Parts: sequence; C-alpha cells; structure tokens
Amino acid sequence: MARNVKSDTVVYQIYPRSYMDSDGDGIGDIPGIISRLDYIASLGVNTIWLSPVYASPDDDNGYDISDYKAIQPHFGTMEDFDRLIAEARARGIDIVMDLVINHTSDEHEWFRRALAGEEKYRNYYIIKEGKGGKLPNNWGNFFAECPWTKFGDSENEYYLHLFSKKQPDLNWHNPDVLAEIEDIMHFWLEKGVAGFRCDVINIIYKNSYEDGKKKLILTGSEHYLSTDGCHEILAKLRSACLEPYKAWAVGETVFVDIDQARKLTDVDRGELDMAFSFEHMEVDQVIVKWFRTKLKPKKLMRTISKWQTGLDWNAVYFENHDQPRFISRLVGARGYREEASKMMAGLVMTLRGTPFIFEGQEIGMTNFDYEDMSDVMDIESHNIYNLLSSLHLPKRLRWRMIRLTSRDNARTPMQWTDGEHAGFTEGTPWLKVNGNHKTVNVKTEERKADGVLAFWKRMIALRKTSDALKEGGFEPLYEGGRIYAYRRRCEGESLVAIFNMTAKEAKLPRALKVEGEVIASNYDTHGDALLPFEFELIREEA
Ligand code: TEU
Repeated sequence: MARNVKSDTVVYQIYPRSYMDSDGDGIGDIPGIISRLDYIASLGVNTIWLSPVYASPDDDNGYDISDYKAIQPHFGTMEDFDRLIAEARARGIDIVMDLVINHTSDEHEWFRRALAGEEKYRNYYIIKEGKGGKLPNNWGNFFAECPWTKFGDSENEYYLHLFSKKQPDLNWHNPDVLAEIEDIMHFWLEKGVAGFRCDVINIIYKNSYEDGKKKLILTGSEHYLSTDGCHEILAKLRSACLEPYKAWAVGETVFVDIDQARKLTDVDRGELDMAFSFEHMEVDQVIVKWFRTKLKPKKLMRTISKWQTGLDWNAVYFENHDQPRFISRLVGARGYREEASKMMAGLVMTLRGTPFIFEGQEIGMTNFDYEDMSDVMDIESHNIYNLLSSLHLPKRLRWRMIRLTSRDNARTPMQWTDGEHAGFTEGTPWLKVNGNHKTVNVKTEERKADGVLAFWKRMIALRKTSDALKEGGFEPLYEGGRIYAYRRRCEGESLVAIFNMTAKEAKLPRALKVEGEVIASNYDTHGDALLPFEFELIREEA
C-alpha cells in the first residue's frame, strides 16, 4: 500500500466555533468559513481540516457527537456544508473531517436507546458492574474526572468515559460499532471529503478492564494505548473506507512513542498515513501538562530531530485547538513575537512531513490575556481548576497553571480586524477576543509586505516549488543551546535550515559552515551571529 497523502499537501486547521461568525450569534459557522475561502486560498494551503461540525450538545465543543450525519445547527446546514466542499474545491482546496470515534455524546441516539434498555445498543458502550461497592476499576480520566458514571437508574452499573461524562466510550469489541463507523465514513467520503483527522484514535480498543498499575495520571492506560485490536480496526477502516476513495488519515495518537507511531503509520501495514505525536509539545512540561517550566530549546531540537529521523513521514505541527499558542511558549514576555512567528513558519514549512497550520498561527496570534477563570470556557480547564482548588492550591498558582496551559488559549476568536470583536462577530463572541487584536490581525498583516502573514505565504509557496522540502531526506546538523540546523536534500537540491531559537544573539558554531545562497530569512542582513529568533534557509552550492 502507498501513503495517500501527497507530499505537497499543506493543511490549515479551522476550529469552526472561533473562525468567522456570519449570523451574529457569537459562534463561528460554515457560511463564515465560506466567506473566508479566498483568504485561505491566498495562503497557498490546499487542505482544510475542520474540527467537528457535527450535531453535538457541545459539552466539549463538538468532540461529543450526537449525530454523525448531521451538521450542528449553529454551524449551519448540510447544504452549507455541501457548498463549502464545492467552493473549496473550486479553489483547489480539499476538506478533511474530524472523526471522533472513541466516544459519542450521551445524547447520541445509540446511548439513549441503550439507556432505554435496548440490548443491541447497550453493547455499543462499555457498561460494567461496580465491584464490592466500588467502581469497576481504578482507571483515570483525561479530563481529571472519574471515568465511570452510573448507567441510568441502575443500582450498580457504570459506563466508561475516558473524557467527560457526556462522552461515553464506544465498545470496539462489538463488530456493529465498526459497521456503523464504516457507514459514517462512507457518508462523508461520498460527499467528497479527502480524509480524516482521527481523534484519540490509538485508545479506542481496550484490551481488558482490569485495574491498572497506579500512576500519577491515566492509571489503566496500559490496557488501551495502541493495542493490537486498535491496529486491526485501523487496517479494516483503511481497506473498507479510505482506500476505495484514496483518502488519507492522520491519527491523533496520545502518549505514543516512536515505535508505536512507526507501526501505526507503516505504509505496508496500511493503517494511518501519519500521526500527531506529542513529545515535542511536552518539552516544557513537568510530569503532567499542567506543570510547565521554561522551554529549553535544545530539548525541543533534540525531540524534533528524534521524530524526524525516527519516522518516515511526520505530521508537522506546533499548534492546534488543544495547545497553548506555541509563540507564547517560545517567547514568553520577551517580545520578538514577529521574529519568532516567522521563524516558526520557517520551521513548520521546512521539516519533513505534512505541515499543519492552526488558524491564527499565520498572523502570530498569542495566548489569551484573560485575568480570571470566569472568562475561560473549556471543560478541561474548569475540571483542573476545581481539582486544584480541592487540593487547596493557592488561587494565584491555580490561575497561573490555567493561564499557561488552558486549551482556550488557542480557541480565542480569529483576529480579522482591529475593530470590535476583531471582526469575528457582530454579536457577543462565545469566548472573549484577545486585546492584542488592535495590532495582531489579518487586515493589518495584509497591508504589510514584510509581516508575519507575508512570511508564512512566502514559506508555503517556497515549499511547493522545492523537491528537497517536499520529498527530501532529513539530516540533523546541529543542536545547541541556541542554534538548530538541519539539511533537507534530494537529488539535484540541497537546503540547510538554520534557526536561532532564543531571544539572544548566537554565534554560528564553527562546526556549522554552510556555503550557499540564503533563499529565505526573517532578517535582511546576515552576519557571523544569528539575531534573536533568526531563521535562514540556505541553498547549498552543488
Ligand atoms: O484530544 C485528546 C487529548 O488527549 C488532549 O489533547 C486533550 O485535549 C487534553 O489535553 C487531555 O488532557 C482530543 C481533541 O483534540 C480534544 O479537543 C477533545 O477534547 C478530546 O480529544 C476528546 O474528544
């Protein structure tokens, strides 16, 4: 089997709630996205990944699906969706759907019918008896709540939910579940979607429901991370759904190591085209994601190189709807937002793999500027905050942790203009816009010949014309305290990318002498030392 994703695919992720509101209800929608397709096309990207737009009670902003074949009414109608596909295609842009199949919403018809006592649908979920007055097992939960909730009125039965209690896990031991999901995938593929981003795909198949070895987080995960059953299901979904349409799939694969990711993306096994790994997002993390320390560039470089050399093809990303803005992690309060944003464009567009750009990254959007929990909407952040309160952590510390790690950092509305609500809505936005929209916004960027947006566009365009960037191998050259360098080479072209990943000037190490022409950079002049967050792409002499 071959990989279905093409080497020139560049993906732009849209979090529909926060992108563009067309009807003034404060929530982004599909007509809003359609109205921005010319802008998206102007970036040079050729694929959009849409975070979920299916019907949902929105306990987790659409990652709790109540009908896989319907559009969330506040996002629009199925006609709007069909129009989106057609209008995007007219601009050479594919649509990739988010596929959330570890769990449904508790308001999905299957769960309702299970609750109503229909045996067939009980079997779609994981319902277990409590043990001696206790829960069925000692597992942990991704959202820091209890993963077992009483099933309906039952005395001693619980259903498993690794996320919120409104997200019951599906029972992937049941072949009917597989058949349902295949049907759903065919439905969207028939509409012309180019593939799927598969939510927490490596945890869908639970090997057993025994107690897990006690851990600080996610006790029990050894029973469901990248199990053989999961590999089997992925292979089936590929041959039954993806292959007939030559569609591709990227897996969100939590807690994977290189070996697991290699297996999940091995072309001959025919499962996923590529996987989102997390190790590079955890370089500033201490044990769990809510404890952050300063980002150490060398650790970041080493992690990037490890995955670049360890996997044949990577899903290259530094931002998405779950992660704080990477720019904020990189520069903190030190300034250099523009320089660092451009440097990140250089990094994303020159690594080997499929680049994913998250909405707003292309104009250098940063973490939210809220000062209080009342502005935060994310269920995970609220759960954590409550947990920390129950542990009597001082309010200041609690808030600091939320501020640095909340998923809402990435979910603030897209900043289109310097006007009211950043031009995102004429109503009241569901989540407050960042005050820096006065200076950081698309309209302002579009007027700048050398702005962050212009630089992203240039890097996206450059990648399209370069075989070394699209297909060439990756060779790490230097990983220092400040400077990172690697070579991308294919027959006939050799490029070296050099980065100063810090806010201080850094001397070019003697070991790193590269001869050639600078073909892209975020600074005009180049000396022996790299300026703060300087990026250079050098075409080596043949
Ligand atoms: O995320 C799964 C996941 O493990 C994390 O990224 C999650 O956001 C959290 O940080 C766990 O501590 C996916 C989606 O991307 C996320 O938005 C959903 O909330 C989640 O699955 C459940 O569907």
